[in-house]
Amino acid sequence: MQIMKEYDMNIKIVTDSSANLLDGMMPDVSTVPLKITTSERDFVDDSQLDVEDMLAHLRQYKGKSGTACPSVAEWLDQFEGADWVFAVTITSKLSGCYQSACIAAQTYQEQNPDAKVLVIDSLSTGPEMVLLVEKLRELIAEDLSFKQICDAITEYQNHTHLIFSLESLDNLSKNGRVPVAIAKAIGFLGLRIVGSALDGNLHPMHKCRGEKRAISQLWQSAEEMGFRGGKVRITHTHNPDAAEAFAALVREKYPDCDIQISGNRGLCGFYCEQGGIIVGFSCEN
Ligand code: X90
Repeated sequence: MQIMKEYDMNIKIVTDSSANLLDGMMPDVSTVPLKITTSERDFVDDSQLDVEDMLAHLRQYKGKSGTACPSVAEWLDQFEGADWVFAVTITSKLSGCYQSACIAAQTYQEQNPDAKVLVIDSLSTGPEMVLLVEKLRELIAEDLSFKQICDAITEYQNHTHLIFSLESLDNLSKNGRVPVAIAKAIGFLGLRIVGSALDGNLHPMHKCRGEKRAISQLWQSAEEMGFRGGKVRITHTHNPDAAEAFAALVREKYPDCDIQISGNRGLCGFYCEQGGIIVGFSCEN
């Protein structure tokens, strides 16, 4: 059956700011910001955020800090005018983003009965969300029905993964996102936790002493999880060297691999902290 899309159909991809995408980086993709707060300052994780300024403030700040997901209204604002919406959120296990996006989707469909909205729980964050967004853009460029795109992106999620290396889990544990006992276990200088996103939660796998060991463990984990030269998206907080070292290990085996490296924005910067790196990869080929 041939599916014809109307010429003036408006299709939007909307993601929350944990994907680290800036306005204009990908046309037709828009972002709703999470917020980072301390008792002294509030930071909105949008394209205007000065991430360096936020991290500098957090370094010297000793009190309580936290994050908040976007409101229903903020999602709705971005859905406005679309016939089809694909919303990609940070894992529903660690944030209310997915819930607020689902309520927005319901409201939007009540107000626009012909509109279609898919809210995708990435069960992950950062660079794995970027892979989902990139795939959605490819699927939209093909002549597919809404349902075909939904099925294809759901299938694709089985082939993407997220791994990370973190020097500190303080902000994660202080905000109830990982057990305090796990955070304390790496409270020693030079230790890193290497882990993965498993069923939408942060899953610590290895304690590594020193960056070099952490990076080679990260690479070993990627291979064990089935990486065979697919796409790689890396983000880091003030640690381009670690990102490049990981990319070098990938290229040693897969010289033509599609790898992109960028800096964390506010939300991932807050939780990954200094030195943290996150890697999203696909196992398609
Ligand atoms: O709603 C909110 O306030 C946002 C809470 C987000 C908490 C988790 C952030 C994780 C950031 C850390 C490394 C990767 C972990 C992957 C786990 C699925 C990134």
